[in-house]
Amino acid sequence: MATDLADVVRRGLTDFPKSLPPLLFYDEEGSRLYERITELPEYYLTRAERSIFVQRADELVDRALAVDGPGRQLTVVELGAGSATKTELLLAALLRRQAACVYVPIDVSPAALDLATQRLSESLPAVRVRPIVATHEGALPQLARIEGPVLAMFIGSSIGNLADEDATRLLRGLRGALGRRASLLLGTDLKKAPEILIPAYDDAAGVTAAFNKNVLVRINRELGGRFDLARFRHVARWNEGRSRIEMHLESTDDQRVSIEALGIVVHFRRGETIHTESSVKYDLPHAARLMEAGGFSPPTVYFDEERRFAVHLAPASR
Ligand code: AVI
Repeated sequence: MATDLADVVRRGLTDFPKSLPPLLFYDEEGSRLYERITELPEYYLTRAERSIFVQRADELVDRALAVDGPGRQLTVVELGAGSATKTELLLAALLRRQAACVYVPIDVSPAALDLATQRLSESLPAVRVRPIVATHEGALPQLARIEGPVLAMFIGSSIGNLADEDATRLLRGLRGALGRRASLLLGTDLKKAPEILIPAYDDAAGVTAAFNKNVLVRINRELGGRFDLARFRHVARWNEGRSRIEMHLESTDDQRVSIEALGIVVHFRRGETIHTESSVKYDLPHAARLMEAGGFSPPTVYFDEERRFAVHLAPASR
């Protein structure tokens, strides 16, 4: 990651406007902070999606199994699997219908995959876990070698961290690798009032602020950066035109920050920001358009009780 990190940081901080990609959040501390975010009272996404799995896992699995007709074992693939706690509900439902199954979690973090493998080996020993340490795109050639029907999961509204063009490219890649035997289970957060969305990304306990600022901590540690965290402010903004929450780090002063390993000094004006993440909030036509552009049929959609979140399930289009 070292040279990748250097390239990515150099590009983002010398660009205008300044930005850093959200992938940089997830070092060990960032992954720990993200797990805490998922438990915050304001961050409803994880609980809402989980409640859909709790209530509808059997139905989801039946629908996924129906795609290929009876008799063949379904393999479950998950992009950005993390700790796989929600997926466990689905795998348990699948094991009520077939004696064993293969689960292929994909993540850039070997630590997260180890944890998921360990947990599943205890809770669901009939699941054979075949982890892939890779980016989503990097895993596609290996996915193409899987035989039989596959349920590909991309949950947690992770798709919302991608621009539509990138999301479409990824879904197409997935569809291309898995072919007609694939179905896609996609979790998306839904568009709603900014009064609910903003606190979800700017919580009272300051965990999301720490998660955002951890990017600067990481640059200080790994690239000899001299960011003073007290001179940057976490900001969560609702961008109505693009239907997305944006996270930024705003400079509270005019300042210069040197980054030793890059041999650069970055200038900030007071109020200038580094854009660190976008999190798109969808309506149903928007999500369906993405799935269709990615090579999947019109989805069946499942909601939580408060209709805050949606899980879409669709077979590959013919
Ligand atoms: C991982 N991803 C879907 C989260 C989101 O909601 O966009 C990351 C996150 N950023 C701030 N809070 C959570």
